[in-house]
Amino acid sequence: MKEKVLNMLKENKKGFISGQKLSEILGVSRTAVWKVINHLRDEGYDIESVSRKGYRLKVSPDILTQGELNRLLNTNIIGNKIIHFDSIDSTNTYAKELASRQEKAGTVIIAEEQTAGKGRLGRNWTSPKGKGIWMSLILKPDIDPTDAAKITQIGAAAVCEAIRDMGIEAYVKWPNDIILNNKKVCGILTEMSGELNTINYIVMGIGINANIDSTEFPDDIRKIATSLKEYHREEIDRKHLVASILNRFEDLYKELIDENSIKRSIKICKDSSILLGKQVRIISRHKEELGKAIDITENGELIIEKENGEVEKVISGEISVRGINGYV
Ligand code: BTX
Repeated sequence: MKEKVLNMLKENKKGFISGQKLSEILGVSRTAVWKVINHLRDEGYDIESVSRKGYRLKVSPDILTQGELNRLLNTNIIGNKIIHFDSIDSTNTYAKELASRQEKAGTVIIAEEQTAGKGRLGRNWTSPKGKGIWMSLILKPDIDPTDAAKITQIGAAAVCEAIRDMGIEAYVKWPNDIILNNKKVCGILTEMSGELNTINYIVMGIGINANIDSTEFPDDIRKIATSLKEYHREEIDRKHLVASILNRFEDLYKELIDENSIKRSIKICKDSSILLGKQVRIISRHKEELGKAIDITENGELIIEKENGEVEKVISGEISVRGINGYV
């Protein structure tokens, strides 16, 4: 009912809508309407109430709830259900719990703050309150488990394109980072549960530093981390960015599901790649090697030309790639 009241208030932003009218349309008592209005006020909605006129929505809060995102989404599956937390340990951890309990594919978990945000390989991800986009998508694709890494490439393409669409020159650092000014502005963590031949579920977590000031980053990551606000010099509209990413993601994800291809995502990742043509250091579990990143295949593998001239395909998740100079 909260969603419905909110929608009606949003549709009537210029005028008042009476408690009587709301109660008639929704088929509930005026007291029930009043309770919902108070609930919305608790969430930060500034709702004016004038006797004999009714209610009017003055300002919506900067929160990433279903009620705020619905109107901006044009997806069929992704974001059909959005579960929003003010604070949580990790959206990925929660999404995995839900996914293992039969939660439908397409559900998105978003938090204003993560107290134990996760990066890859047990690393942590700083996720301050209301300053970023910390979200996880639950996916259940009928694909081979060995193709799961493709989801990260689709996510990177969707995020990079959505950021570029805002006039911000973002780059993809294969396979899971988005880079601005040679610093990390977004990281993607894809986790999977499956058997040898089947995927039970995939959770793709996206962390984007939207409105974090550089002084707000912990000392140890200040040199390698940046935010969209820092680059853009003004606050970013988080709602539009989330919707733009989810809309793009669904479109690109459909290509994988319908045609078993990620060609379009790879084109975006290649066109905006920060690595191609550069010397890179490949760090695997047992060794470090130097080489030149020369291509990304249609399946999302990075092609490296080693110093001895050998050419090698690298699958995401196997190694880390660092630039020779500086972070990227
Ligand atoms: P990663 O392992 O590539 O990057 C983690 C490293 O990045 C850390 O060790 C640290 O050096 C640096 N770092 C930590 N926080 C930040 C930050 N806010 N901005 C830039 N650099 C940072 C990348 O892992 C994958 C991150 C995924 C995060 C999302 S948020 C929603 C979802 N839930 C969750 O717990 N994780 C994902």
